[in-house]
Amino acid sequence: MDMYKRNKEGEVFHDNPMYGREFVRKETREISIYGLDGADLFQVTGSSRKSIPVRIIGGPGPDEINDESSVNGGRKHTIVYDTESTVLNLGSEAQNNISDDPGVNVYDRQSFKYNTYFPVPLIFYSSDDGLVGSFGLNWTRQGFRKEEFKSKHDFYLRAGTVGNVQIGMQNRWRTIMGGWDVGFDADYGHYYPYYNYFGLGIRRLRIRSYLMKITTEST
Ligand SMILES: [Ca+2]
Repeated sequence: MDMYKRNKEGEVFHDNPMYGREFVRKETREISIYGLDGADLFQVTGSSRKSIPVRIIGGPGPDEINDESSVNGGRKHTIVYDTESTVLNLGSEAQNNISDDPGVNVYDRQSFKYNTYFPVPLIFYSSDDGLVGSFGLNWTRQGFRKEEFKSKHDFYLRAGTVGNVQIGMQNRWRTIMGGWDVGFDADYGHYYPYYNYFGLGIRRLRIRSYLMKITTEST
């Protein structure tokens, strides 16, 4: 990636780059280039078998975005964000996210978040379940402009002294269908009368599928 200064007439000073760096696919998962204010010209060139996805966010000002790149495979690797007035010359590799939504050019320097994993060990007791030990793993994936997270996946295994054993998973994907989250929960094993965690959520379309084996204790 190289960055050059331009003057008001649009002349580019190639002799004197302001920034230059080679990004390696093993180290860099995604590149976001923000033009911010002013008239920016973006040129994406080259062809490759594999590539790092590049997001271009033109920002305010009369921008121009050109993409002549090509990468093997169906996924688009140049993702373009700007307003309707931007001049576009996009090839087959570009995904056009031009929009009149004022949020399209928003720049938040702290928006990037890493994916996280954390284990959730838990012990609880109830008269129905006995003493129950539970181990879970919560996995949160982050994505570009996905509020809070892109997807969440929880896996758990629990076993109680009454003999209950249960494994399960809960999955939720952020705003993939017209602003709605989609998720599904599944578990397999014995039923826990006391402990039923269904997760938190607002505006949630839930598809719950259960494979459940219920063993009835003689009472
Ligand atoms: Ca701009």
